[in-house]
Amino acid sequence: MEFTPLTADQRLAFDRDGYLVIKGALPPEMVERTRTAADRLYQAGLASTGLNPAGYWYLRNCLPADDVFLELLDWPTTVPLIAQLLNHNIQMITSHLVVRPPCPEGTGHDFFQAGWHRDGGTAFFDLGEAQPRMFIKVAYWLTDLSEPGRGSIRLLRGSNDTSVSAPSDGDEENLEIRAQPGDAVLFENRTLHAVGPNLSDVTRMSVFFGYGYRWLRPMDYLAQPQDLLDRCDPIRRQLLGDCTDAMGYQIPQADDVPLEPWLADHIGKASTIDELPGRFFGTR
Ligand SMILES: O=C(O)CCC(=O)C(=O)O
Repeated sequence: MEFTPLTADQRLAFDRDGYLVIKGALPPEMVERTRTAADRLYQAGLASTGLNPAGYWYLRNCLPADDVFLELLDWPTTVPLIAQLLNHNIQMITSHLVVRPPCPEGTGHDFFQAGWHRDGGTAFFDLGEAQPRMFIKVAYWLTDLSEPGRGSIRLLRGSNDTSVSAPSDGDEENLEIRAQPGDAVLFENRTLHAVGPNLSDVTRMSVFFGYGYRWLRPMDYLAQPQDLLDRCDPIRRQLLGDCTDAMGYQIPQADDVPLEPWLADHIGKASTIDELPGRFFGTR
């Protein structure tokens, strides 16, 4: 994997805001190829299941469905940043294709395709308010979200502080991320997010990849197909959750985490966490 350094300003912004926008993360040619794959899968999905009751379509664990997603797995402008924000001991926990066509005529500005939530399933109930940063998702935008009301993700700045509650004033369109095709946004499990209506005539296409510590369980797969793993280099195999044995998720051996020497080569240390384990400072 090619290295991109995380700047001090980017780290500060991510720690403070709970998200970070990466402009131009994908070049136009990659946007095009990813959108072509997304559209092929979307058309097939529409033909077989149609839209869900909230009016959109998604494919969980999309990675094995097209090799273009394998290229995104270790994409150089985003994934190295995630390795620096978490550490080397990570793997992909979800690959999620999300397509949001225009909402039916008459849909109000107050409609939510997805209400305000933090990610992590039952983590909030299991761990309570003081839950840590456990995973980071990167969303790649494949269509133009430069105008409001296109069903872009809404992110609440600073809500990675879990004492912050979801907004309820109804005037939340201004929290939508505005993005061009090829832009990406990184956000962590604690950051509150929601999706309002798509009132435009543009179908929103996007793909989300989540990366978390390897002691977490993946969200949308048990194991990736062996023939896929066989085609990958060691870092891709780590990111796809391959392991020498079950214990390797808790006590990794060198072969389980080739990202460890990779990160050490690039930043001079294997972990970016400076705090002592068991102590909990700031928003980390
Ligand atoms: O489609 C979106 O913008 C948001 C998806 C979402 O809520 C999630 O990934 O948890």
